[in-house]
Amino acid sequence: MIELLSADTPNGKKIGIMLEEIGYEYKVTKVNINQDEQFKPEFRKISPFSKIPVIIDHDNDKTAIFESGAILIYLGEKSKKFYDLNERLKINQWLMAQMGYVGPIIGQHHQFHHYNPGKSEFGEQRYFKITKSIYFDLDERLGQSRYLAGNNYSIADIATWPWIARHEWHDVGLKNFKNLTRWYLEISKREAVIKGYDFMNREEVIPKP
Ligand SMILES: N[C@@H](CCC(=O)N[C@@H](CS)C(=O)NCC(=O)O)C(=O)O
Repeated sequence: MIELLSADTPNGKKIGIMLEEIGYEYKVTKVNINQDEQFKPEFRKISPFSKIPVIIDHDNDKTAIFESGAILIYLGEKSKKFYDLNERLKINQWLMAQMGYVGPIIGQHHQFHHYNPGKSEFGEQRYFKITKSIYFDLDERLGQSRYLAGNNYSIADIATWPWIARHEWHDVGLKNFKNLTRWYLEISKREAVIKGYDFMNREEVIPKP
């Protein structure tokens, strides 16, 4: 059994979706990041930067893993699903781009544009602009390739999709990006994605473009 210690955010949803996709038995332990539960000493033992998500693999000596990209790789290797070793080089590139660029930039856009509008014009403009260019870049890629890393759905898509699922907060206009919308809708229809998106059982529905 896998224990998922998480909150209901795009990084948390990645792992809910992956666990549904591979059909593993799992239980969710909620970490309320609005009430600073991530800073509790027992959580910091398994998450040195005090961040969700973390998993504990109770079938593997209670191994704890932090960082959503590392968790996806672990689960992909363990299940032999969505992380085809022959495609590993491509999958890793798109996964690392999500971890190092797409997520952190869109995360800042959420902070300035959605949560704190009016506090910093510079911050709002900067992250709006880069978020738009991320939409352009992803759209271009998905015009050449069915999925981010090639012909097959992979952990790179699972890592990126929950960030685009916050498109209503972005005000970029997902509909205007034909290839990105095609990819977004195709993934939105997967049963595991519908369930994993709502891994906290809050009856959350995936937002339409
Ligand atoms: N690179 C990390 C980022 C994790 C992250 O930023 N988690 C946020 C929620 S999405 C968090 O735990 N925030 C609590 C805090 O910063 O205090 C990953 O992908 O796992």
